[in-house]
Formats: sequence, C-alpha cells, structure tokens
Amino acid sequence: MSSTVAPTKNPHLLAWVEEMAKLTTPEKVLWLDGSGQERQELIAQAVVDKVLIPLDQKKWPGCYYHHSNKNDVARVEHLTIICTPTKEEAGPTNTWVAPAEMYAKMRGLFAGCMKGRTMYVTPYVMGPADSPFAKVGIELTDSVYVALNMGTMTRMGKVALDRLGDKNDFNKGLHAVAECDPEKRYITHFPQDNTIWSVGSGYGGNALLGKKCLALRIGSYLAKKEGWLAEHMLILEAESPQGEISYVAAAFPSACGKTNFAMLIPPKEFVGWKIRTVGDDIAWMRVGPDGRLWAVNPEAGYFGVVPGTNTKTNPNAMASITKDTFFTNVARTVDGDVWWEGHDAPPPETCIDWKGDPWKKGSADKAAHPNSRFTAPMANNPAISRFASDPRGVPISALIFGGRRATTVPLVLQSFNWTHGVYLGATMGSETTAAATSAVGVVRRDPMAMLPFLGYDAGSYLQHWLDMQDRIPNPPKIFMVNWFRKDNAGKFVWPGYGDNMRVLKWILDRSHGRTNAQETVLGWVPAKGDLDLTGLDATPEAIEQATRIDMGEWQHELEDVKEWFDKIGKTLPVQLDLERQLLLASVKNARTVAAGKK
Ligand code: OXD
Ligand code: MN
Repeated sequence: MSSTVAPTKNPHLLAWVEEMAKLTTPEKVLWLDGSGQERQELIAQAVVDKVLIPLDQKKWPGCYYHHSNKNDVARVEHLTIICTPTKEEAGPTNTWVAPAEMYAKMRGLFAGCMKGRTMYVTPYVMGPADSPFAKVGIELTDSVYVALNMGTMTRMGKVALDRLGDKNDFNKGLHAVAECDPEKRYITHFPQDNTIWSVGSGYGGNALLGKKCLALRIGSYLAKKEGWLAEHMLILEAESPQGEISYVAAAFPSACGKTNFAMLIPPKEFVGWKIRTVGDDIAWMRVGPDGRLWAVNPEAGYFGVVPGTNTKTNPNAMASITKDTFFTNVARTVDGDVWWEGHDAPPPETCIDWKGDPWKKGSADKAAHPNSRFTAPMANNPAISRFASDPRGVPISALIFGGRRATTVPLVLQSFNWTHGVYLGATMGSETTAAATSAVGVVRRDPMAMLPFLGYDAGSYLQHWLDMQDRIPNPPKIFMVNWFRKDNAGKFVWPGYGDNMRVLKWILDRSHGRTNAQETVLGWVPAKGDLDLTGLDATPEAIEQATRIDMGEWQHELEDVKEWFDKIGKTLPVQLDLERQLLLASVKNARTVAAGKK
C-alpha cells in the first residue's frame, strides 16, 4: 500500500526525496510499494481524475484508456539533452548543455511545479531484481499515469527498496508533466551523477524514466564504464524441432518491426519451430563465466506501437493486450471498446479519435494516432520465454543489425569478423521516405539503432564495441538484415513478418557452424538453395532482388558512409574507416573485373 510515511531508512534516498520535494513543493509525497491493491487504488483515483477512462471491463478486463495532451505524442529528440562535463563527452550526435547551466534551468522549471499535486515516489528495478545485471532507479513524478505505467514496465515498489538497502547506488529521476508546455519541455541526462530530470511531457519515452533514459542513455554510459553493453535490441528465443534452444539479440531503428520480430510466428512449413520472446526493445549484455555474451531484458512490460497490430501481423501482441493494458491515443468507442488503423475489425461507423473528438468512418483523419501505444505486462505474452526473468540472462548466439533500406542492403549478410560486424552496426540506417521532409532516399545513419539513445560520444561508443571483442572469448556471430528492400515499382520484395523465420534459421545455422555460405567482398551470404523458401509466397525474381548485391549501389554506399564517419569526427575508431576503405577498394576492384577492364 502506498504511504506518505517513507518505508525506508536509506539516508541517501530520504535526503534526496526531501530535497526534490522542497524544490517542487507537492501537497503530498506518496511512496509506492507496487502491490496489486495499490495499483487498484491508483487506477480508481486516475479514473476519478479523468486521467484514465475504463474500457468495457467484460471485454477488456483491467484495461484503461488515456488521451495524452495533443502536443505530447512522441519522443522529442531535439529536447533530449546529455549533460556531460564537456561537450566532447556528449559527442557530435547529441545535444549538449553544461551540467550547471542545465541544472539551473531545470530548477527554474521544477520550482513549485507540484504545488497542490501529489509526488509519487516510484522505486523500480531494471532487470530481474535478483540479477547481477539489475539497476535500481527511483522516479519522482507528478503523474499517476506515469507511476502506473512504471508499474507495468518495471519491477516497481518494495522490491526495489529491498534491493537498494542502505546504498546510495540508485538512479535519481525527477519527472513532472507540469503544464505539459512544449516550450518548457526538456529530457535531460546527467550520466556522471546517475541523474535524469525530465519536465513537460508525459509521453512514455520521455517520462517512463527507466526505459530510454536509464536503460539506454545512462545505461550505455554505465556499460562503457563497467565493461558491458546496453543496447536497443530485442532478445528472442528460437527452439528447433530437435529441441535446440538459441538466443539472438537484434537492433532495428524505432518503428522497424522489433516487437513483431520478437514475437514472430514461424510459417506453417517450419513444423516444430517455436519462437519465444525474452525482450522486445532493450538488451543489457554481459560476458558470462563461460565466455559467452549473456543478455537480460531490463524491462517487465511492452510499450508498443498499436496501429498495424492485428492477428495476422502479430497475434502474440494481440493476445498480450487483452487484459491489464493501458491504451494511449488509439480510438475508442462510447461503449468502451478500442480501434486503430490496421485492426482486424473494420472501422466503426463512429468513434472518438485520439484527440477526443468525434470521428466518422471514411474520415480523412486518422482515428488513432500513428504513434498510439499499448503498455502491457510481458507476462501476458503467450509466447514469453520461460527464461525472460532469469537472473543470469540468456546466452546470445547471434547479434543482428537491421536497417530500413529500399536499396543496397541484401536480405541477410554475415560479417567476416567482429570488427566488420561492428562496422555493419555502425553504418546501419534507414532511408528517408516521401513522408519525411528531407530528400527521398537519403540515409539517416543510426549506429546500432542507438542514435537517439546514446548517453555519450558516438565514436567512443563504437570504440567500446570494438573493445568488447577482447572481453568475449566466445562471441556471438554478427549479421545484418534488411526486410525492406523494394522493387522499381516501390513494392517490398520480401514478405517479412513470419517469413523472417527463413532468414533467422540461416542465421542460427551459421551461428552454430552448420551451413555453408557464399563469400562475397561484402560478407557471407546464403549460398544458392541455402535459405529455406519452401511454401514462400514470392517469385524467384523477388527473392533475387531481395538478396542481390549490386556493386554500383555498394560503391555509393561506402562512399556515402565517409560523411557519417566525418561527422563522428576524431573519436571514430581508425579500424572502422580502414574497414570502409578495404570494402570500397574490393568493391571497386570487383566492378573493374566485371567490366572486363583488367
Ligand atoms: C520506442 C522507440 O518507443 O524506440 O521503443 O521509440
Ligand atoms: Mn525502442
């Protein structure tokens, strides 16, 4: 049960909460213990306060709806700030402000901002609570919606205070939606102080401080310092018909289907194969006693994009959101149902759109916001791995980097070695589409899908990846995939979704040293006939296009990477540009040979 009396004697924690309460002046400070009864009480209060709207509890037991402020629907990269002591430590890809200056500005914004409100003290653990990987954070927030969502996304409450004991080793998170003013919105990180101050937004990625802020930005800084990896990666378990269990971790930029891949249902021809989920967004990976890389999912829930989710694209996600789920900014009906674009059901005749306005079938406006979200406990997933909360984590056989590339990058490519694999991760990216304001076909580089989530300098981060090679006696193999290649008519050539199992199987076979591959100048690819395509609904031409390596495109790609490496600047590890030059020389040579000029 929540209490206004602190359920801890930890002097560091008590002093800090008191200091933050003095700054923000809440009417009440409420310590959360994470119990089921407390959750029910908070939900009841949130309903009274109209923060949550109950859905039809017969159809949607334990499910509630939340409309965000219309100006607050996504992460705000330009207002996300890394406050390292020097600008160089934040690096060229982050927005940097000196810590003293940012603290002063934020103090001004936080001063008195919880007047008349409750400050929820939300203790949480990232990672299984009894795991050596686990980190404790405390989030102080003025938002009951945030406190409740933290209850789903983390191990929240007493468990965290028990783990912390009397130590001072916790992430200090201060959060206030305050007036939800975009002009007064900042998501600030002080890695050296293990501190996050976030103001002016209630959106998950900005406000659930355990997720992107702690598990990735502060996490990546701690990982470098302590010799491990904090990555924007799903973790999946694959069980073969013979009962062999393997794990892979895979990085994709946001909105590239990570949750779908983590919950993949194999095609019917893959009799006996089972894919289970360990995590859908974040992996913390450390070298285990056996010299392998072991990973935990630091989260306890899924904060997934809703539109496009249906029983065909992701039946496990659909099953995960049938109970105890918060829906934010989808469309709802007056009788307590929900709907979104890409739902199995046809649009309702009328509903209430994500803005809270009446919506009619056929309207040009979307009923659900494209970034509307579900927050669901991972225990709801029928395909959850039984090792998802194992304190030791799971041993990783393969690391996968995936971009969204209409051209150039083939369906799958295995790196020659660790350095080449780091190069593939460092240069992955997505092409801008017609929907974006920049020119079509421009590649936004997104190293390891971490561009918005790096807590320190990008070049030093890549150096850390290279340094990890020496620390991992039995390293996973590294692969690059691309589900998003298009033909000249702009149509995807690879069906994706469950059929990605075909690629995954090859990756697993390669990782276990079981299948041959074709060596190309760019890496290893499946030899003809090695990808299991039985029953695949795609023409041989489409497969050819999905797997094609076009040396002209690759010359352009390798030349283009130079600009990205120049941006990283002087901390770029020299090996990575040498790798680029080696690949470029090989590609140019291959083109010369092909043209018969030698
Ligand atoms: C997310 C993201 O919400 O990557 O997971 O943006
Ligand atoms: Mn993500």
